[in-house]
Amino acid sequence: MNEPTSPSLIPGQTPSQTLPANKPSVGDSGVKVTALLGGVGGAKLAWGLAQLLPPQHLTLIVNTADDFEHLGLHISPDLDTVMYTLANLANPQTGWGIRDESWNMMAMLGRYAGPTWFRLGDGDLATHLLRSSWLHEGFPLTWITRELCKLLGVRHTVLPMTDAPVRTVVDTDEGSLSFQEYFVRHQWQPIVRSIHFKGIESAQPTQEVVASLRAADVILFCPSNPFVSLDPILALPAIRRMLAASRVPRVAVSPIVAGQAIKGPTAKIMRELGLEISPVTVAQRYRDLLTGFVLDRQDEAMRATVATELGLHPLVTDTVMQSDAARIQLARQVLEFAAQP
Ligand code: FO1
Repeated sequence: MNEPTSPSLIPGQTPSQTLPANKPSVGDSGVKVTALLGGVGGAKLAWGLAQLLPPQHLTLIVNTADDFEHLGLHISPDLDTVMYTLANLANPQTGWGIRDESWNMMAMLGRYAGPTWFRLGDGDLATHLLRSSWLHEGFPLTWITRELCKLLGVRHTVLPMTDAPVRTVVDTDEGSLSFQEYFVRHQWQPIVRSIHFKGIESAQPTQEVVASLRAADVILFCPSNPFVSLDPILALPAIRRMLAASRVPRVAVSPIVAGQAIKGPTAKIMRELGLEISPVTVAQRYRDLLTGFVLDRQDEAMRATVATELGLHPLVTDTVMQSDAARIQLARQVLEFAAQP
């Protein structure tokens, strides 16, 4: 199969809004997919994609701006959520942490009146201990992630967006909060005034991330929170330019369905930032980086806006993934949609 050559990414080249002609069909074994994602919602689609694509044809670029130091440990929640989900280890109720977990460490921490607001299961703790000790020995997060995935039998490639420290800071009516303080300790109730990513100016995407974007025949934005999961990845130098200049199909799946976020604070943040709570808001935000946008059936009415006003190919389908079969079905439809001429 004459695989399309990944275009050399010429900065500033105006991307054609229409899907390029030389598009691989999803059935081709050669279709290489690179997906950008954050936590629980994105990981569900990543799992679906991993059931359809061989390991060497799916690379996941994961947000690390949720990372934080806690009890002397470096914790990378989105990397762990993706890794556990692909390893079929994730807690099915929460999406984060490990299924059938025990909580003996937390119980003892509570006896010491330690910080129990961020719940660390005994098995999950092993991940944080190993990652932290390897980081202290000087190993980069990319190497550590590859090792942990290998040891858990995860064969698809999970890439931290950068090996540099980048931290989401949420400025709220209760002050500036780290992401986990905002999201977990305060249960995302503080009113968001602005969001920024500390350290982003001096961070670089890893060479593995750049290579996977260059090699991709299809690039996907998983249904993750745009503000705190996808924006940190897109804020890394050169990533936006690479995506805007790319000539392969680039498709985002809306994290907003019928005016609601499936999970988490996306809709609430939109409201607090004065944005309309709609898939169109997400499509507008990324329109210069995309060729296609996936809406849920409940948002069929927005198909025309996405297609005519935003010039994006629309796909309207069931995007709420409430079962393994639904995750695979959405993944299959997104891949077929991206491969359409
Ligand atoms: N989310 C919570 O809402 N409460 C928790 O106690 C919690 C603990 C936790 C431990 C490890 C981990 O990898 C993730 C954890 N999460 C928890 C999720 C975490 O806040 C993520 O940042 C979200 O999933 C958003 O990506």
